[in-house]
Amino acid sequence: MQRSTIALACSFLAASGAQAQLVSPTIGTPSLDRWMYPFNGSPGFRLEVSAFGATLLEGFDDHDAQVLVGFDTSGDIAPGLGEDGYRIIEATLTMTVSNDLGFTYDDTYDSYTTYVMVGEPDILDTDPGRPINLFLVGYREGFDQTTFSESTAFGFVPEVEPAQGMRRAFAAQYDSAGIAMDVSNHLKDQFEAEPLAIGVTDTVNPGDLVPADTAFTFSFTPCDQGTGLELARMLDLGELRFAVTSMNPASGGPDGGSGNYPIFYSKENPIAQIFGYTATLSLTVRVGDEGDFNGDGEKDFFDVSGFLTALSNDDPAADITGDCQFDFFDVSAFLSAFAAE
Ligand SMILES: [Ca+2]
Ligand SMILES: [Ca+2]
Ligand SMILES: [Ca+2]
Ligand SMILES: [Ca+2]
Repeated sequence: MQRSTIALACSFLAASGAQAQLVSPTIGTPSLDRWMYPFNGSPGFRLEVSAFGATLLEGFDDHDAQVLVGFDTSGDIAPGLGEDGYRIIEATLTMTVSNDLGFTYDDTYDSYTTYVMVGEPDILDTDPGRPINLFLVGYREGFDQTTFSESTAFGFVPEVEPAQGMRRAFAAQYDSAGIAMDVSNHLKDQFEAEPLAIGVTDTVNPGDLVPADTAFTFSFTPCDQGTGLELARMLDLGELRFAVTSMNPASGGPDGGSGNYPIFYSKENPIAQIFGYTATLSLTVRVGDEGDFNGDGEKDFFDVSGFLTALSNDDPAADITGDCQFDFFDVSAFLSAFAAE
């Protein structure tokens, strides 16, 4: 049978839904990059932003200095389709380090059991250094993504003086009900807080000190419902936001020398603007109806065949359920999207 005949024969099987498409934009400049540190006097407008820990120190979040980074996606991915209208298949954030040989590269997650109090000998960590982590962002005190901006005040009343548990925007994990959990004190609270991604680079060996201008990439495919839902919710609003943290200790204070922790160029930094060191975000996103698998605006045989081929190749595009498994549940979810109006 000719392709066109098959298409014709199958086109009556399902009405065509809203046009779907697979888009892969790269967004070259953040809409927001902000140093989330309790004592930052100029929120949103520093030339550098750093990430460090105050390990198990009462009165401070374990993840003491975080970097909030956001990207306006509305120019590439139309907002307003609702949470079901978006699924991130792959995302890569790139951030470039501005300090020279300040911290040791660790490319793997460190369990909370490997940390000791500030000042105690660091003997539990089996690989040198601490990783740089990528998390989603949660909000407290009634703030949300639309009301917390680059220059909103950091917080109000701390849980423990002077600054613990008060940040209005925090590194978070999301559950399947869409509730954010603050991971800023996961050492004190003794739970594993595995990030969406850990920053990696090809140009430095794990265990070595990181030179200035090293680019770190954070790549991930969301594998749980809570993460997928929150990413979709953000795309629906037209802006993706992340929190970057590291538990490299703030020895000597944040302004003491070059820092034994990662410091990144911000979008306000003229050097970063000239040399392209500002944060970037690359995405592959399915926008619109999953049933229109090839995104041509029609639901027909070619969507079924394309889906089945992608599924048999473990192509992330075929993981309709967004759990990073390729199985019957994806077939079932695809068929119901395919059959839906
Ligand atoms: Ca590690
Ligand atoms: Ca380590
Ligand atoms: Ca189609
Ligand atoms: Ca799946």
